[in-house]
Amino acid sequence: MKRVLSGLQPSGQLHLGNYAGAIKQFVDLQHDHEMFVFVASYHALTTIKDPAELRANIRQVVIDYLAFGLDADLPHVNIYLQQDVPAVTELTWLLSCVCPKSQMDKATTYKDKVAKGISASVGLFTYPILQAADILGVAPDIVPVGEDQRQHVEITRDLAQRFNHAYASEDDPVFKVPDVMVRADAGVLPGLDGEKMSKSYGNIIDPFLPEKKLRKTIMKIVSDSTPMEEPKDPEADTTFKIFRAIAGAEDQRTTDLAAQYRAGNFGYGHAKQALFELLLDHFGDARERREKLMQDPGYVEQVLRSGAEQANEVLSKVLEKARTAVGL
Ligand code: AQP
Repeated sequence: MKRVLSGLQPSGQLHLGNYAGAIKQFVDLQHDHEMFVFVASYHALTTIKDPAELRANIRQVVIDYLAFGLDADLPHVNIYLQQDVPAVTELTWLLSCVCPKSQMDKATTYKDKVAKGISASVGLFTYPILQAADILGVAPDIVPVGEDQRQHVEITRDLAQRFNHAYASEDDPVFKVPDVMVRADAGVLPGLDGEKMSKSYGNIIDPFLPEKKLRKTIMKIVSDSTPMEEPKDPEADTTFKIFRAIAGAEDQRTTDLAAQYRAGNFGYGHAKQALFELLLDHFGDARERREKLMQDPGYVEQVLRSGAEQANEVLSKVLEKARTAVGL
């Protein structure tokens, strides 16, 4: 079985962008891959400064992973918290020492986040090195992420190669160089304002909202002012892009919706109603599962304990090899 590693930050409520870019891939891959899926709690410290909020977000991400369909009862599916696997921070230091500063200067997410008003801490600046440690410590074959994270996984691959080149022989590398996997039809999902949907930008759609609130949120998606009667370009509209990412580009419902845009006599309000109905249908089971999981904290703790045990076992071996290689 190939090994898969990925994670999300508990920096706020998970949203359709996280689902379409990342979580849907986890759920699809879990049947025939060994899964390591974690909650990037250290990463979230770059944006969340309220301890109670962080604590609550961490538990919520685990519940939402399970609600979206990750099955922790499968013996090869491991869900864990970054803070329960301390080897990650030690690996981060070892990798920091082979990472040229110029590589961090080029990371676009740092610039995007600072431009959005997030404080420019050293943690935010070196965020991709911590991410590299998360990944390389588990020695995965595949890292499924959304398009916006592709650059970070490329940085990880580069750091692995630099470290191996400096400290290991070609036939016995310390780090496995993983492949990045990005869903071809997901792209970067836009949020309510047409910018990248992001937990910390206040522009998300949370598929777990109560029905009324969900509908109200969808109605806030910004559209242009083309009158109802006129034909419209689906490719230029946020509602259509979100619909396509959830239903799938090849799905008949997506093709039909595109045809309605082009035919005219179809307003953006109609498209938003179609999206609302799609979400209720697509996430019906997930919404029910979430309700039940919210009442079962004991199960969530048990999932995390067993996930951390597996992750610690794998990471401690990789860390030991890296320590020995550098001369510690
Ligand atoms: N809008 C998006 N479209 C497609 N994929 C997305 N992802 C996030 N937003 C979109 C993917 O979801 C995973 C989440 O990664 P993360 O939580 O570590 O950080 P992120 O990419 O920075 O996610 P957010 O929601 O934008 O959080 P904040 O606001 O805290 O930075 C990744 O696989 C990402 O590609």
